[in-house]
Amino acid sequence: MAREASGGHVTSRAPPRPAPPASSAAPGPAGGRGLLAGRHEGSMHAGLWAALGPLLWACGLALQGGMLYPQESPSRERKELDGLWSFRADFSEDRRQGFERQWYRTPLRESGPTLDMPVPSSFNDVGQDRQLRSFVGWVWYEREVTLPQRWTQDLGTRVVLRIGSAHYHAIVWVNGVHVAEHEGGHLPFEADISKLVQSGPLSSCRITIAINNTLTPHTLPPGTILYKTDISKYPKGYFVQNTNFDFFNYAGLHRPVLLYTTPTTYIDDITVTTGVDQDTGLVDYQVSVQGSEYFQLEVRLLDQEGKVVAQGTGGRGQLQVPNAHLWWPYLMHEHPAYLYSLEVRLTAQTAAGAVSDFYSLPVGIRTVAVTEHRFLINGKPFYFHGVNKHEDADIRGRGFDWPLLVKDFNLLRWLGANAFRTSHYPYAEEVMQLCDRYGIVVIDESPGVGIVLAQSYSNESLQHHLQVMEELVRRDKNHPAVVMWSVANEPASFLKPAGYYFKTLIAHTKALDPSRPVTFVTNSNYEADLGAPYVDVICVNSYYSWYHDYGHLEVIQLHLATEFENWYRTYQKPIIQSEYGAGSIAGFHQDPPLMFSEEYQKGLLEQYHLVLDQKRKDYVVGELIWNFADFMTDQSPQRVLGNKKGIFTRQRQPKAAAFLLRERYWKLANETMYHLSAAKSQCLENSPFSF
Ligand code: GCB
Repeated sequence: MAREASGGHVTSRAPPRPAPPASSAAPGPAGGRGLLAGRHEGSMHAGLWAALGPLLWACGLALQGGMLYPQESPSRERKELDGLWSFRADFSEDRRQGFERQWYRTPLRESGPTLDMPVPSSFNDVGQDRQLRSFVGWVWYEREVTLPQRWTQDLGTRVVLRIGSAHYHAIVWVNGVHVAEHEGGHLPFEADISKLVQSGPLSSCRITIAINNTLTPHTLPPGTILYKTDISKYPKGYFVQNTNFDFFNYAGLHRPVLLYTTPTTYIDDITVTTGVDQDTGLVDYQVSVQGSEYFQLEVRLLDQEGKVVAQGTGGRGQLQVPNAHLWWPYLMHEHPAYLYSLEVRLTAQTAAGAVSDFYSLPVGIRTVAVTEHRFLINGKPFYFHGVNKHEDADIRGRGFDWPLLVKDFNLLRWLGANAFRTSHYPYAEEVMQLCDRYGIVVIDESPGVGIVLAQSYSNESLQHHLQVMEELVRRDKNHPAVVMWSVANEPASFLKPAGYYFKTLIAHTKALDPSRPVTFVTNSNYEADLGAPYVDVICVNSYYSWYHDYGHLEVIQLHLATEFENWYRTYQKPIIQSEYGAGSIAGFHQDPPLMFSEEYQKGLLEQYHLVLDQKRKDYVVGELIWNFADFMTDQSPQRVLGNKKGIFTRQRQPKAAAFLLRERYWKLANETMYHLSAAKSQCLENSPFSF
């Protein structure tokens, strides 16, 4: 519901002072429902929950409200607001001028000078201003939109403003009226603005978005503001933002902003989970409706030829698809990534007459399960051979860009990669859609990166993290490509509160989605890690001969083999080498290899591969190189215009390591390919009694 902006509560955040020391006492349960108990406290046999997923769904935590991707349909329209917006960074000392002078009340150009700012894009790298590049605090975006007449006059139309991602804390006004506020980049949020745009003879509206990129110990990722108060060395009020993660804190409107419509009685959410029984695909669906209690729902599942293969009625049910085409990962099957369409049709009786709404959801039928030493997709061992990425490119920063996206997917397929992790935050919805379409398997990671301060384990932090997992699961739950959630990267999981924190967080994520395994990515010692007992798959990062024993490629094999053995002996869970790599500057050559040469990067990978080849026979189920491409970081003596561990440059040109990995990934793919006959075989893991 729209309400008048006060601005008061907002201004106190800008710029935040370092937070007072927070209690690190373990918070009370916040959603972990103890559903999944078992081996190593809290970790039920992963195969069992995967099999029972659809059954457990009803026991899972219900998410409030949907976040369906806005699509056009006979009942829905879209209007994209990409392009040039007016922009101003609030350089006032306390960054509060915009709120004090109410910049949202009138067109931004009336309160001072503005810049042209492209959307979507980070604001940091498009200009020539050093201060804007590293700006911390509130920035203001504004855009006037002309609205179709029907949207402003037809009271049966619901008009929604959707922001794909605004980093980090955003406040939104339409025509000066506060309509939304959201904390956290990387995930979408919406505001129903129907009443505002339908309240008078308007043909346009003015959208103002204030965004603050300040990170605190309780944001995800966390950060701190350090005030430098020695006035003999620093100007008055001088502060810097410190973070514990290795990428530039790009900010702005990173993803598409758009308006879309639905009827006032509408399909609010759809949840699909799938299973397989012999040759029959099982599609469990649940549809929620807003706006009326008197409605009918029809669902039809269409194959790729447009033939209806199953249908049902009502808000929940199971569709059965005889001789189903399963969704297989790229290179695992000769027909990977098969997608059906679930067409949902709502008809409702309203005072104004009959209303219909349509939504079409891509559905891949597949199962995911974890045993003591394997990761199974459709009952077959799946080996992750892929990459870690970043949303990062020249000029646009973290801004969504179709050409870049298509290039990256072409490179992934060229490489023979079948998977990536969304290190270290959720990626754009359009990325997830391409993963579904190309069969690229995803470990979907939250922005829980850099959780190393004791304050970041406080109740306030945990509550926010639980909320972020809810938003992530709500957005990505229906993507067949997503096979596992990662709640964090390299937290200080050896700190005392980490045990309770990760137990709660993982239990909550499983309660939200009982159909997928959950992990976090660790670099802690296997004996000290207090979160590892709760994960389904051990994901370990290591940088042997890079950050440790640098220059000594000869120690890698022993180090790595010992590490794997220690983890497996302790937990008997499958292991993924979730990061490994070396920096190289494209064009630097040195033989014998020296650090930062292309030869050293290659040589380091080769040593890892020798051990991975031994251990993948036993319990290692994947390897993800750090990193797909070079990317921007904060400036530091360790970084040369960013992190150079890419196997491609930031401009997506291959280094020598890319050719090495390409050869390896295609070899791995040939070893793990399943043929049609195998695909039709029974998916044993679908039965809770199969292990
Ligand atoms: C890591 C982090 C990643 C860094 C990488 C590196 O362990 O997870 O964010 O970029 O190491 O290159 O240091």
